[in-house]
Amino acid sequence: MAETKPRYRPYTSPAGGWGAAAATAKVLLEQSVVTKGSRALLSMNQPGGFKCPSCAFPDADCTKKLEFCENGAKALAHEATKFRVTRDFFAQHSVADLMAQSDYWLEMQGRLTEPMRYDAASDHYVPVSWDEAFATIGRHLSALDSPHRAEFYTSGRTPNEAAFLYSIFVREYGTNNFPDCSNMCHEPTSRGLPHSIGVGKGTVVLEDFEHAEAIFVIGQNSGTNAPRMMTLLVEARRRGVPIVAVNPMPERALIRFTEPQDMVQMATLGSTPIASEFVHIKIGGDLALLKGMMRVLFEREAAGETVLDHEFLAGHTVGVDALRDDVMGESWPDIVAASGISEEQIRRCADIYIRSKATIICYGMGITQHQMGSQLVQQVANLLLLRGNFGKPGAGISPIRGHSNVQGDRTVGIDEKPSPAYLDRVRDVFGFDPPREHGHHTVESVEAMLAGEAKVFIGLGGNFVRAVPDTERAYAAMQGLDLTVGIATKLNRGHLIHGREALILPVVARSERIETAAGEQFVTIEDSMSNVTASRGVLDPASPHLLPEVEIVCRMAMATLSGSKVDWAGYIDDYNRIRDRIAEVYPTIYADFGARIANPRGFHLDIPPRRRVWPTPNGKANFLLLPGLAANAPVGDPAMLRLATVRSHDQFNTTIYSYNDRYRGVKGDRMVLFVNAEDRAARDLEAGAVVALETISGDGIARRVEGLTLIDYPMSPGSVAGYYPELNPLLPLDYYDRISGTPAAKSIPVRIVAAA
Ligand SMILES: Nc1nc2c(c(=O)[nH]1)N[C@H]1C(S)=C(S)[C@@H](COP(=O)(O)OP(=O)(O)OC[C@H]3O[C@@H](n4cnc5c(=O)[nH]c(N)nc54)[C@H](O)[C@@H]3O)O[C@H]1N2
Ligand SMILES: Nc1nc2c(c(=O)[nH]1)N[C@H]1C(S)=C(S)[C@@H](COP(=O)(O)OP(=O)(O)OC[C@H]3O[C@@H](n4cnc5c(=O)[nH]c(N)nc54)[C@H](O)[C@@H]3O)O[C@H]1N2
Ligand SMILES: [Mo]
Repeated sequence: MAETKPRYRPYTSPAGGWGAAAATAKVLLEQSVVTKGSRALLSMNQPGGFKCPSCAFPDADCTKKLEFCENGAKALAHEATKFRVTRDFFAQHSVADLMAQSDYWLEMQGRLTEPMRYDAASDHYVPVSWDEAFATIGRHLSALDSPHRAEFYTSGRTPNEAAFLYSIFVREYGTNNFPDCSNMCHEPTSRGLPHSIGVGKGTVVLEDFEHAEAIFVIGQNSGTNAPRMMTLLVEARRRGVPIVAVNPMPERALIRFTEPQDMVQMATLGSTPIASEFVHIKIGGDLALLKGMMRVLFEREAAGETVLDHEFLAGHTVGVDALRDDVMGESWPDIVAASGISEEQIRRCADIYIRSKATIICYGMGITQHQMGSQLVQQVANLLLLRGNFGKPGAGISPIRGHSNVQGDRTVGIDEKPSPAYLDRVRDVFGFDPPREHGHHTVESVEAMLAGEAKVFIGLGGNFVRAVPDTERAYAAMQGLDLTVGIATKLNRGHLIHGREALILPVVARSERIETAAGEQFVTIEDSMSNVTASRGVLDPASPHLLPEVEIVCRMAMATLSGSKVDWAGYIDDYNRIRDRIAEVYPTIYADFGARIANPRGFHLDIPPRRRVWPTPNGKANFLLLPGLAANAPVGDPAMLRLATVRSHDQFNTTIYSYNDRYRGVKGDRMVLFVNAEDRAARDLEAGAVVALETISGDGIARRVEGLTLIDYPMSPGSVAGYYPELNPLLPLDYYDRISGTPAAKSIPVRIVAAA
């Protein structure tokens, strides 16, 4: 299945640099869009242009320079590809044939071109008119005996306008079943952080990186998943700012990086060391590390030093005494054992933190995807609060979000547990009574399908079956449905694992122009740092038969809701009208949306903790407790390893760009297991051996993935890693953070077994 003969060889050069430039040229060539793609790249993240469809990291001040990002270029090249999936393609390939193909092959077939419906008699997708497609959706949804039998998924590339209308449509229909990609991603931030500081978002903006005196990057692979962040890290290092990287894998870009924007560095083959301190944490060891650092702070205070921000603690926080008791109750030997980090290094990290008058902590999936993910996020907030690292320049918490608009989708209503205040606003603005009972998050939606309760699945973007845990069960769940609908740019496995009836509805992509009867429209996007900006596509749509997501949502609503209170037809053509409604539903943060979005740089949504205002019930920032040192339930099996499922450098979530993972030295293979030589040798295995992995779980379900090649890799002891989504069959559906619903995809208990 691989494109080249597999090769595994340690990568010793800096990340970025010419390798990144070459990879960009290569992907534009592969997708046959060198001219078109290069031209479009000039409009990406520029005023008047479109927002990068890849990650949610904000773009730097657009007046400064044209930013270069290898993985943004890959996302664009694959979107702007010259390849097309046409009705002839579907006539040639039955669904069974397509199922035999890899995810990579499916992706490489190109852009979807017209709406299709599944024909069971022939096992082929066949063309369907848009009218007929919407009528099918309306018929199914209207026939359900309860609206709670439908699941409405959203993936985070959906722009604000479409997501907002979708949330209104689904609520008027009568349910809050909003599984979304955020439920698998930064939901611990959205659910955990509000209890601490009153908002479920980051508090940092780009300028803060210029004022920070220390930066921690915990459980996040910046060079691959938020490459534009590297520019900030390089600049910080040049100013002598210490950077602490905490990761079970020594990710190359966090060690040494060549800045592709830096002509001198490029020309001289120079590079910048990134992490001044690399903390080789055990998977799930972050809780112990954070507590260890906090313990150092409390110890030094007890010894007479002043290392806490007492004025801030007294004026703004509640609960520091209980935190002190909790942290001081953990012994150093336990902290060292649980984190895998020496007391000496933890003290060094604490010292870096204490010396800094303004600290930023960035984190990613290495923090959120654990059973205690939400509470881990709260411990990150605790550490920051102790030294008043909120509401001052250069300081704060910085969750690095995933999809380009995942944060925006949540802000404008994609929420299975909406607040009563928000529901009242919806009622007042639109004149219908939205349902009050909470709906399903992603895991609950799969459970409802497995139980036979759910009957209809609509996916606004994304690749649900490949993204969710327990692949085999997820497939069975989807196949039990009456109707599955995939609203998408590209063919993916989610269209092949379908219900009794199925539709594929192709959309205009981010980089493409949206023309309506009212003229050219733009959409809006909220990045990871709460900046809202306009996005205007510049390319011609991949096919004349595509519809914008906004129109698809409106027409689904019109086909489903008879006697609707909402003027759906009025929103299809004029997106300003949608923004006016957003401003009415969110009068504080989105006041004057229409006027403010006219600024080419967009605007920043208010984050009260930046002003040391805490929208919590008690009006304070709260120290919250997570007793013990374990971020996941202990497993009493001596052969157990903790598996992190991670992204390669050449994928965007379930979209596989190639079988290579340059910075981890892997070429031509994704069925690999990164393991350290000692853990391997202790199991009497050779490097390069092909093995199977089994999940250790108490639910009686056997989970196994075959055919994994062992790669010696400097993993922390007891920690192994492999690729998502190939290893999702190992992730049990009910292995998730109970507060946020986020699957613990970074800490699956597994054992290595002989290949079958
Ligand atoms: N090019 C590209 N960009 C992307 C994406 C993509 O697939 N490709 N996906 C987007 C999305 S949706 C998201 S959410 C983000 C994801 O971006 P990241 O958060 O970087 O996600 P991952 O690659 O899954 O894993 C992050 C890191 O966590 C580390 N890790 C694993 N377990 C632990 C642990 O217990 N503790 C610590 N401290 N670290 C741990 C892994 O070694 C890895 O380096 O990226 C977004 N951007
Ligand atoms: N084991 C494991 N599982 C994980 C993770 C992990 O780290 N480990 N990470 C989780 C995370 S963080 C996330 S965010 C989820 C991702 O889950 P999803 O968001 O569901 O998955 P994607 O792979 O991003 O979706 C890709 C598909 O989106 C469609 N698409 C692309 N652009 C557009 C567009 O502009 N409009 C529309 N309508 N469709 C478009 C294309 O058809 C493409 O095939 O996966 C989660 N699953
Ligand atoms: Mo994500």
